[in-house]
Amino acid sequence: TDLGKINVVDIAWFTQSMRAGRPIPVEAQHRIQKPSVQPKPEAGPPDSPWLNVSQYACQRRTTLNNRNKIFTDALDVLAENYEFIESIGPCLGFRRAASVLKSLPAPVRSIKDIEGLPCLGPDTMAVIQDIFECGSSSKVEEILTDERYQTLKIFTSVFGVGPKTAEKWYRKGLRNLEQIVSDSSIHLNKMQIAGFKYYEDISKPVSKAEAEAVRHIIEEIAGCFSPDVTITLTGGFRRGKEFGHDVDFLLTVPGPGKEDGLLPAVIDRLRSQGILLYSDFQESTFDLSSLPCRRFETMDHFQKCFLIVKLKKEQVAGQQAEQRCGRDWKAVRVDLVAPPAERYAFALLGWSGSTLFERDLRRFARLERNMLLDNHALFDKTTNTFLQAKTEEDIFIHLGLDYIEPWQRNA
Ligand code: DCT
Ligand code: MG
Repeated sequence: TDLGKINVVDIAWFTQSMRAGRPIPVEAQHRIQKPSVQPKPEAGPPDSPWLNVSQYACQRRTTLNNRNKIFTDALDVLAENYEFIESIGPCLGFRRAASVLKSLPAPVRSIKDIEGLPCLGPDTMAVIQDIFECGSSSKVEEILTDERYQTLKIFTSVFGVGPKTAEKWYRKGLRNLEQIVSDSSIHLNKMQIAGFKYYEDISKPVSKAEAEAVRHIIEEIAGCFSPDVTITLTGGFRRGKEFGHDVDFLLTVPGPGKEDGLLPAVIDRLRSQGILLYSDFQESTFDLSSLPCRRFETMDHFQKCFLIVKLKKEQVAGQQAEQRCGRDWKAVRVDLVAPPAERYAFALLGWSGSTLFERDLRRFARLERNMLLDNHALFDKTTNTFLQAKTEEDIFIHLGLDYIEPWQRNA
């Protein structure tokens, strides 16, 4: 064989696939048999990690340094548009495709670069091709200027408003937030009332400095309940994000049942300090005997609360004086979760996100390991046992996965 004519990258990919027991797509077999004479673009060196990108987000390291934003932004618009019509399958398909591209260590230079990557279906490929050829995707541009998309985007940006409610309002002919609040036939629930009341503040991103300021407040208050309480910043901030839509904390107290009453005490204290603007407390319904859950649950059973708190601007480090003029506070969305101490590792892993990373951890556990994972526990169906974990690392070990740092979970 004239090896000079065979694409080195193809061979490397082929042999790695053989070793990994991965089926070789017909199209790729064809490629290997008929040596390609086309030169490979610079993007992927022969030993490029692009060659063994996993279909599971929990086997990819995805930092915030996204080199393919032009593609992933487009795909996320498509995903969001499907989310609005609650079309879960296509929505997830585009989210997965975007996530694969987010994990790549370099920009995609041509369609050929991404051939053979997992989760990139024909619709995704067409969008990427469009962007290469025209600089943008006509399909995405169409959605962005679509009145329905624009309206649902605004409506769902209100705390407490999901796709169903947004769609209902849209069908009534309503097109902006002013029309919603002045329509007497619309009955808003408690969450939505707060969502509209503090819209100006909570629709703005929360900065890391603001998140730290909230931590100080919660730390001080929770310390009065028990000096042993630990507070961990989770969610996007734990993954290294500079901004978020809210601040997520995990609170734990060592010892069985010691967290009982913690969040109600924190809420009372916030109220008496005059900084509680909204609270929705959910009592724990956690019961190990009813575990494991068999599906990807959007909500766990731990004691938790969804809050809006008043954050004084003077409490935020580095806040410029000029930014402080006018109102001296900002409303901030805060989520607190208080799992039992022995469930801490599972809760931490679950609340650190990203959502797609969590979804794929569970999918990987189920399909590749015959195990069930959620925010409470890991259950091995083969041996019918719960696997114990004190740290996130323990859970990755049980799953036979390389440890992925929180800042690499931005899938
Ligand atoms: N999560 C969960 N169960 C829920 C809600 C969230 O396990 N009922 C997980 C998934 C992500 C993480 O907790 C935090 O949720 P968000 O705050 O919605 O996401 P985020 O990644 O922190 O995003 P943002 O930075 O916008 O707050
Ligand atoms: Mg968050």
